[in-house]
Amino acid sequence: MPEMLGSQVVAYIGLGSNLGDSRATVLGAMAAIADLDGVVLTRSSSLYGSAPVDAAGADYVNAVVEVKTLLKAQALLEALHVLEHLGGRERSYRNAPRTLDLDLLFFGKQRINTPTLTLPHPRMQQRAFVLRPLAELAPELVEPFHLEAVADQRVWVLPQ
Ligand code: PH2
Ligand code: MG
Ligand code: MG
Repeated sequence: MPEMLGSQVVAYIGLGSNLGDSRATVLGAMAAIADLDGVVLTRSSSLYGSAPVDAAGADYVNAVVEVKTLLKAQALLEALHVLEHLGGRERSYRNAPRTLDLDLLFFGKQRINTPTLTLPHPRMQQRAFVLRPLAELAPELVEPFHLEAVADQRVWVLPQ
């Protein structure tokens, strides 16, 4: 969509999966995001492994992508929910709960507080599995003291 370049908002999306083939799920979600109408995927972080934070179960695969979009934040959020549900349908073959989580982290410099969407994402500063891949793409968005505060959380770059 080269005609879109110029007036879009730069947004960051966190991806996570800890059930099924998480690597394939996350890579597939990146491709699905790139395919969304009105969205151009500009960069993807490395894939990271991470120990679950405030959650049970297996280690996660996490990543962050940068997009440029003409969509409004709420419309992008709804598109991400559709992709989560598509992932959920695949997972349901295995009687599994959801395996794909897509979180909107930043939408330009917009600060949003509605019942369905808070931006910037309210919990990312406590989560190394968000801060580490985000810092890879946009170090200016991650305060070093926030990274230091989550240094005890296990997060590692996966072989690509
Ligand atoms: N997502 C959660 C809760 N805990 N832990 C890790 N390591 N990675 C996640 O993506 C994650 C989590 C809820 O969305
Ligand atoms: Mg999440
Ligand atoms: Mg979520």
